[in-house]
Amino acid sequence: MNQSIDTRCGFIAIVGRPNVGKSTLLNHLLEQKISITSRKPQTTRHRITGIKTEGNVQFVYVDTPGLHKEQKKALNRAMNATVLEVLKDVDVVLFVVERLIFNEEDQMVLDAMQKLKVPVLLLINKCDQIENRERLLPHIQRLATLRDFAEVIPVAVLTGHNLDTVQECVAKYLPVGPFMFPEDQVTDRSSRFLAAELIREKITRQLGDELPYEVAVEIEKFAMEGPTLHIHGLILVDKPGQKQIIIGNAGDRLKMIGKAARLDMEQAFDNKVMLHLWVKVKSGWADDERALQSLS
Ligand SMILES: Nc1nc2c(ncn2[C@@H]2O[C@H](COP(=O)(O)OP(=O)(O)OP(=O)(O)O)[C@@H](O)[C@H]2O)c(=O)[nH]1
Ligand SMILES: [Mg+2]
Repeated sequence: MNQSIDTRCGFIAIVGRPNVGKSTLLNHLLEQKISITSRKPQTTRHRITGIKTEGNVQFVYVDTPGLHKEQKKALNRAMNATVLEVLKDVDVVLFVVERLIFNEEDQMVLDAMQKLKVPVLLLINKCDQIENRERLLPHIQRLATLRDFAEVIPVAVLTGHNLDTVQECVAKYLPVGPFMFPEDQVTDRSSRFLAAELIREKITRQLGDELPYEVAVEIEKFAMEGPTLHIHGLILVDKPGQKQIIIGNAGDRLKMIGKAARLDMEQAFDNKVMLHLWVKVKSGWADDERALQSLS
C-alpha cells in the first residue's frame, strides 16, 4: 500500500513562557534527552527538533525558547523571534502553562497565536505540585474561555502523568502524509550542537544564581581517535569575574561541570568521551547579533 496514504506526519510546536517545562516535555515524549532543562527560566535558546516515529505516525516536535517580556539584549530578542518563526509553520501547537498560574507572559503567548488556524492543545503542567486539587477544575474552565482550544489536558511531565493522552491527541490532529525523516532519526540537530548544549546545561544547573545567562559554548573539536570521542569545548563568558566563577577553586567547578557533561555525552553518543573545557572572556557577545548567528 502507498505509504503516503497510510501515514501521518507533522510539526508540533511546544510553546509557553520560560520555565513551564517545555523541554522536559519534549524529552519525555521522545524518551530521550534532546533538549536541555534547568530550574531557571530561559534555559532553551534555540529551536530544537525532536522526532518520534510510532507505527504509522511521525511526530516532529519543535521545542522553543520561553516567550518572555524582557527583550533588552539581542539574545533575548532573537529567542522571542525564534518562537514566532516556529509558529508560522506548524500543524499542531502544544501551549504549556503551569500549575494554577496564568500570568502576563502566558497571555503574551496566547496573543502571539491569535491568528493561528491550527489546533492548539493547552497543557497544564506540574499538576503534581497543585496542592488545592479542587481549584484545578475551575481553573481549567476559566482557561477554556480564553480560546477555542482543541483540548485542555492537565499533565505532570516529570511523573509521566497523561503524556500518553497528549500523544494520542496530537496524533489525531496530524495531517495525512509521508514521513519527513528516517524512522530512526531522533533530532535534526548535530552531535556537536548537542555536546555544546549539554555543557551549557551543566553550567546553568551548577552555578545557581551566581552567574547571569551570558554564557555560550563553542565546540572546537569533535573527533574519534581510536575508540574514544574527543570533544573540546570553549566556554565564552561576558566578564573576567564570570570566568573565575566557572573555573572555581583550583578548577574544582570546571571539573564538576566537565564530569557531568561527559557522563551525559557518553550516554547520548554511546561512546567513551574525553572532554576538555576552556573558558574565555568575550565581552558583549550576548548583545552581538553576529556572534549570535554563529551560535544558532
Ligand atoms: N514538579 C514538576 N516539575 C517539573 C515538571 N515538568 C518540568 N518541571 C521542572 O520545571 C523546570 C523547568 O523545566 P524546563 O523543561 O527546563 O522548562 P522550559 O519551559 O523548557 O524552560 P525554558 O527553556 O527556560 O523556556 C525544571 O526544573 C523541571 O524539572 C513537572 O511535571 N512537575
Ligand atoms: Mg526549555
